[in-house]
Amino acid sequence: MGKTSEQSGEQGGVGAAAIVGRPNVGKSTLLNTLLGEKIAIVSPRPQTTRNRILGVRTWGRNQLVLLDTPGIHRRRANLNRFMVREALESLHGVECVLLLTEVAPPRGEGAPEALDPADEYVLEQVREQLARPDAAEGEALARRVVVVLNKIDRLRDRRPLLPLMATWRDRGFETLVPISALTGEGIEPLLGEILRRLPRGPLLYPEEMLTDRSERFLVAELIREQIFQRTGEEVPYSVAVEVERFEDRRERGDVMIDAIIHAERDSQKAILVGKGGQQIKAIGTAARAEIARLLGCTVHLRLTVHVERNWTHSPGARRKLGYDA
Ligand SMILES: Nc1nc2c(ncn2[C@@H]2O[C@H](COP(=O)(O)OP(=O)(O)O)[C@@H](O)[C@H]2O)c(=O)[nH]1
Ligand SMILES: [Mg+2]
Repeated sequence: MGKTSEQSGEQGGVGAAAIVGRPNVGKSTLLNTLLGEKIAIVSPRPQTTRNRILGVRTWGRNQLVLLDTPGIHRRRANLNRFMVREALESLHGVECVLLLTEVAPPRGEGAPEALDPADEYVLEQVREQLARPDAAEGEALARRVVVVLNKIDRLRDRRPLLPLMATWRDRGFETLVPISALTGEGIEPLLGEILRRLPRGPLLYPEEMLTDRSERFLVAELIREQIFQRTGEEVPYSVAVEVERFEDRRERGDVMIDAIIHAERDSQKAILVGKGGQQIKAIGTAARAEIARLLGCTVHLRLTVHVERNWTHSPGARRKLGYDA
């Protein structure tokens, strides 16, 4: 390991950036790409991410603390209220806000370049948060915010980017970075823009640290990711995963994990288990492979489906399952 910045007397850029935006624009994918490791789960469906997740990237004397957040959206009942609050609270105490949006798949020529109403809503919420009395006084919103236009790999012709960028500029945002979180295009320029906004200072976290989340948490998330990817309708939104046993036997080469999948109704349990147990088996096989990659060893995974009736509607049950609102 290299010398720490304190030992060498020189300091790099050190600080935090929050990734915010409407659901499904690729926030978690961007976190993983910026870190070069998968710590946040991803799915084609909105509202996959439920908690703030902190990731740390250290290179040279620079250290960037990144916060992945749930999507900001209007629905504010039950679990959603907790999720949106997690996202908005992440805006406090960060030096940089990555306001993530996605380029729309090509529309008709000359289509008006209004902002998506869901982005308008995010913008309104972000402005409100950053203007709160406890937020840094008089700090220019536009200077802290980098607008990130994701999914440019979907555009064969890049020309439609220009009017979209002009729309954001009209709103007072000067720094716009088109990227593809999926292919990595634009990630280096984005990192440069973030770094320019970070103050100089000593490292905040040990240089080998990747996340503040426990392995137990990440394991539960990887199971939840497979449920998001493999079941439809309301099922993934009604599920919480609890790791009951995490027996670390890495010295012997493996880890034993027992986890409970909490569903809200018997019908959901039936879907999760599937005919002859096929669905739960598929979820377990795929999750086990992901967990093995994360932990770097053999994983024995046992999944059980349990009905915790209407847990998303019960504050007590939500708290118990880790969504304290
Ligand atoms: N084509 C394309 N898809 C992406 C990109 N980034 C994310 N996605 C996809 O968008 C969906 C939502 O991604 P996710 O990271 O879960 O979004 P989040 O809800 O904002 O965290 C997933 O299917 C991702 O694979 C990208 O740069 N290009
Ligand atoms: Mg996410």
